[in-house]
Amino acid sequence: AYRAAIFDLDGVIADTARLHLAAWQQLAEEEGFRLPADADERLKGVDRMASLEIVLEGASRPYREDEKLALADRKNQRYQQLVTQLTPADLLPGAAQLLDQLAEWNIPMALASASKNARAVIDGLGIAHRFDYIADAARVKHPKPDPEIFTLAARGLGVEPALCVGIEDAAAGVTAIKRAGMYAVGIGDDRVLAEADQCVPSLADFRPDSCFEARR
Ligand code: G16
Ligand code: MG
Repeated sequence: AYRAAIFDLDGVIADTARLHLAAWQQLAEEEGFRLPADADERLKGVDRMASLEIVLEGASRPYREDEKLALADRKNQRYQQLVTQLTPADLLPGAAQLLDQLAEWNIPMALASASKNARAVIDGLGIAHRFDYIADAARVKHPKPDPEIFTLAARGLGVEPALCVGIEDAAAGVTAIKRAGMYAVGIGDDRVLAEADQCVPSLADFRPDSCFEARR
């Protein structure tokens, strides 16, 4: 059995992808352009500045570096405003039950989110007390699919990567988990997440006893 669980946040535990998208949409409207049609899928798990580059594909003029930083900052202000409205009702199906079960089994848990707002999100969702370690996205130099954030989370928990299970909804995230040498659970479409060791449509379909057992 595995010894620790490392979770992605957006799209796995929290229904926040729609909030990121709404914040980007608001920005695009203010600037007078449209988001690329496939923006929702492409923004999954992608950090803020890389997300901005995707969003700006629809822009009608090029933006300077300093303007880009200001745009990313404005999007973040909009997003943070939306995050203040999060409640436990915004947990994705199966998330609360799984976190409860793993806590009962004494399985250490960490968060490996690309979001610099992860702490505010889990506070709003009422699940901050479940995590023994939160990998700080601001400290991570190489974004997913690089394994850095998952490796950092394992180190934070003090558990060898080979004994960790990573749980992700983005293809780049699953790749990051595999490169970290962990067991990967994919949440979503198994054609998109083909690299995962196990893929389920939602966290509600994941059987914790397929990877973990109670510890004392
Ligand atoms: C999340 C989202 C991305 C978002 C990124 C950075 O990643 O899926 O869409 O752009 O965080 O968020 P922030 O602008 O709050 O730092 P993950 O890794 O939790 O899926
Ligand atoms: Mg995600």
